[in-house]
Amino acid sequence: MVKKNQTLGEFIIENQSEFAYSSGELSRLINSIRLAAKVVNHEVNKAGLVDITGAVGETNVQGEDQQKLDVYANEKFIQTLTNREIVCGIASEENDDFITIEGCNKDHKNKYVVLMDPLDGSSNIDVNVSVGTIFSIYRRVTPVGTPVQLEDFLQPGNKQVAAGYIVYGTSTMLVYTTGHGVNGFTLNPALGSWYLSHPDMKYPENGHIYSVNEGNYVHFPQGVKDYIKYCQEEKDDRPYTSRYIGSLVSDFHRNMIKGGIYFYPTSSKAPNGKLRLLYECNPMAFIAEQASGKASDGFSRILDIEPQELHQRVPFFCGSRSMVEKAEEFMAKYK
Ligand code: P6P
Repeated sequence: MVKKNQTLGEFIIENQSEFAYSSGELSRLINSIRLAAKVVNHEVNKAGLVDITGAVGETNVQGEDQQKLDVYANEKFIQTLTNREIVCGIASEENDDFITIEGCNKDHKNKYVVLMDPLDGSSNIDVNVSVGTIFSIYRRVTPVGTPVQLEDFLQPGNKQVAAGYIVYGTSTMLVYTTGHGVNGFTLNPALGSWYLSHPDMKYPENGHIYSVNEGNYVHFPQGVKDYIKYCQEEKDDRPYTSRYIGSLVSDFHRNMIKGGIYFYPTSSKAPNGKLRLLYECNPMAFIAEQASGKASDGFSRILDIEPQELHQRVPFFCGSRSMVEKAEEFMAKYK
């Protein structure tokens, strides 16, 4: 049941039955994410005013400069998820290894694990460009009540029970799926409430936007070069429009609303691409497919990839189904 402008709380209660396996725990988990999102949003919106932007002087497991807001967002989501005693373990882009929530070692019945990129695109903070949080939720595979294991996190994306993102943009939105379509909620910061502003989000039938860092053109494989030239040639409904913000959540969100493709392919500089499978590509792929789009590594479905390690990278093509399929055609020529 979808009623535009109902609050997120009302929506969760009305659609409780959709949450597979849940006895209200998944609902409480989504509720804890929305609380953390409000707290992080408050800090992101005043980043320029207080000394929490700029690199904290350390680098994360990706070897990327860790922005202070990265650290702040990571801590807030971990703290909020831990306090609700629903989650058994958390994996984050900002942490080398996964975190076990202590309660799991006792008699807690926590059965979900969360993987997240707490602040994706954080290098954009200092230049006031929108950033996002991405999360992916699985039911653990090891016995409830025992310590969580790496295998609880290394599950293929087709096992996700929920996935979503928060985009801290001109307005702050929470967009998520539990496998029954995609719904977008906009935060009213004055009231601290989220309102269903984008019910049942779907990619338009056709897309005319392509999003890729063309500065890497010389490093791309020939199939990607040919696809980019296809997007640029004057024929049929082309040339397409090039739009690339450098923030996955923002590029993805725009393309899902307007129609388009985002791709971060393999290149001679990044043989496996840049994006991480578990907490960037899988959640975005789940959302894309639920919105009638498609997500692949250029050859096969992202959600069917069997993960090998926590921070593994994969090439990523995601967006309007017809555009992803055309890109795959060009890639297949050089397989
Ligand atoms: P590049 C941000 O660091 C990110 O992970 C995505 O949000 C974004 O789309 C991409 O990397 C940008 O990478 O190499 O084009 O600057």
